[in-house]
Amino acid sequence: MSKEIFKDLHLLMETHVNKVQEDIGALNTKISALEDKIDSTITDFRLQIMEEIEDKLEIVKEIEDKLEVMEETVEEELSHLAWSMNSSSSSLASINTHLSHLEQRIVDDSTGDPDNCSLLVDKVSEVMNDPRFTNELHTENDSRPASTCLDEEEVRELKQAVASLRESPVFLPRDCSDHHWQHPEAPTGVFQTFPTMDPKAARDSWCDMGTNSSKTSGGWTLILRRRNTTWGLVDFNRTWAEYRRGFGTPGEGEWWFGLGALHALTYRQPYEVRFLMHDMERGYFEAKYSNFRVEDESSNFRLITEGFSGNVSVDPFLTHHHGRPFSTWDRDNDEWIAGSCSASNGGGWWYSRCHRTALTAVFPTSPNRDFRSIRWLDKGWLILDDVAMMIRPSGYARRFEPQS
Ligand SMILES: [Ca+2]
Repeated sequence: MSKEIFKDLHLLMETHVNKVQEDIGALNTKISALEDKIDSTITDFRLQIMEEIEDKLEIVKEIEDKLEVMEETVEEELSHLAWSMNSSSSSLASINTHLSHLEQRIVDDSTGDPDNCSLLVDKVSEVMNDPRFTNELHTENDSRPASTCLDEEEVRELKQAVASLRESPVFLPRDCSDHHWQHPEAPTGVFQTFPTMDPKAARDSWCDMGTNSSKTSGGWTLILRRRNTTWGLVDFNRTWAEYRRGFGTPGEGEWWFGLGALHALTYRQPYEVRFLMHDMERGYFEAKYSNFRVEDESSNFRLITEGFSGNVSVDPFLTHHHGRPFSTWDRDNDEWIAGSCSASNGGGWWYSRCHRTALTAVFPTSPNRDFRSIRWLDKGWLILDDVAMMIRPSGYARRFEPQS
């Protein structure tokens, strides 16, 4: 009997032990699942922290980049300032020397000799017309006795002119109208201009100085010249960067002034534009717009042309080019979705879909008026073998009208 009880007891215990072992097994599985979960949570957390650190590092890098750009700008500004100061100092030294001589002449010239007098007046004119002169003129000695050559009134005028010279900044001609205003008698040709007012960014410009008989006909800066000659052929199928910078050599055949310089000139004051064109068979045509502006590069050098006049019957800019951004074969901003107007015309322009005038296209090889060449829509297409596009400040000619 006791043996049976013992056997039952043994069985019971065995069952119990098995149950406990199963529980332990289940517990172990739970524990390891829990461990896995903790591990993955820690990993996720670590990844998240690392991502956040990377984000922060990127922000720091951006700030560093911005600081670097700012530093460069400040350095550039400082170097401009230094250049200006040097330039002013040398002008100052030069003008003081001239003025000292002049003053000496005024004091010494008590004989009233007419030859000496005209020499002196010439010298004064020379000093006054020198555009380099700036400030800090030597004007003490106000009690100096008036000479017999220059009367008191003339001496007073001279002093006033000298004082106004003191106020004037270093003269940098921005375009051909500045040169023309200074020297209306100068002949048409190449002049150094500073469209951006940066003394280090001089550029040669072809200036149409008009005719001697009419001062109002001059002061034009030629921004595009096309001539179908064997000696002047320049490739106009250029990149965005080249159209921005300009290409060709003013005065030598053909050239494009550059969108950057056009913007620099035309956003500071209103400009007018004029087109002179020669049709292969029909002769000369002219068109003018009283308002011409090229916006900045962030607007893709968008064009403003308003106030049309001329001996062509159609205003092609109004419907197809006014308000349009510039396009080149590598920067397509036109309205032709399936293709590139610039690529199919072979030159950059303010295309829409596509054009009523394209003055940077290839030259016509025959009088075929449907060929995509340099052309302007009048009554049918004009096909052009000679084009000049020029600008000057709006109403420039009115400056020469007598003051009432
Ligand atoms: Ca297109």
